[in-house]
Amino acid sequence: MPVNSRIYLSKKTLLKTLPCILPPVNRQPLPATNINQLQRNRGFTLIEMIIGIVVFSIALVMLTSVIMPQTRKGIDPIWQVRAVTLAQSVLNEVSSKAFDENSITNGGRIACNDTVACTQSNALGPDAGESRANYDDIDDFHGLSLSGIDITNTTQAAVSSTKEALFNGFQANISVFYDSNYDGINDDDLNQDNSLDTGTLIANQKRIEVIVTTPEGEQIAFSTYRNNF
Ligand SMILES: [Ca+2]
Ligand SMILES: [Ca+2]
Ligand SMILES: [Ca+2]
Ligand SMILES: [Ca+2]
Repeated sequence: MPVNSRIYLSKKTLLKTLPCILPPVNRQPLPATNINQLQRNRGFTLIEMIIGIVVFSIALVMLTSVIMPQTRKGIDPIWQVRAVTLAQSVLNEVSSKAFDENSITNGGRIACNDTVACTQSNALGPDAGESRANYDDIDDFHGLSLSGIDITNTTQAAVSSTKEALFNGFQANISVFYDSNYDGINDDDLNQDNSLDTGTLIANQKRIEVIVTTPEGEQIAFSTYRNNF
């Protein structure tokens, strides 16, 4: 037979011969451990990822809804203490003034309503030419609103060395009115519609009220009384 001659096998013969030439194919099923390994390595489907994100979001919302109110409650007492400090400072400043503009006369202080009538209810507030630096009676402060850096004492000095840090976000609103029966209701606004009933009422007791609003929006009322003597 020539060296470069070729051998031709029929298809049937080839199929019979191949198993003898090639090594036998292992057709045994994969062990269970290998299947688990494959399942672990196959990653996540899109649906699994979406479900995971939804569950995580729900857990986050539940967590923040529990923690945030607790954090806020922890801050409230600090603001309440500062509100008391602010109100006390304002009340001290207001209370140090005379009962009424007409209480002040040349040669000393005398009570109004003795010789000169006290200020009518519709005239309570700063008198002509007065600003906070020279308020001289308690109702001059009526309608005054203090906030931020305006929270100073009557000499325009800071209430504390770090006033802006202490009272940042706070507001103090002051009102002064006649309340001779000490019920907290303006004697000249019995229907409490914030409109004076007569405008001409005069009494011998004034209520000084300071409403402090904390940065959280909580309003705390403080008050004291001054009698005409
Ligand atoms: Ca005055
Ligand atoms: Ca006045
Ligand atoms: Ca009253
Ligand atoms: Ca009224």
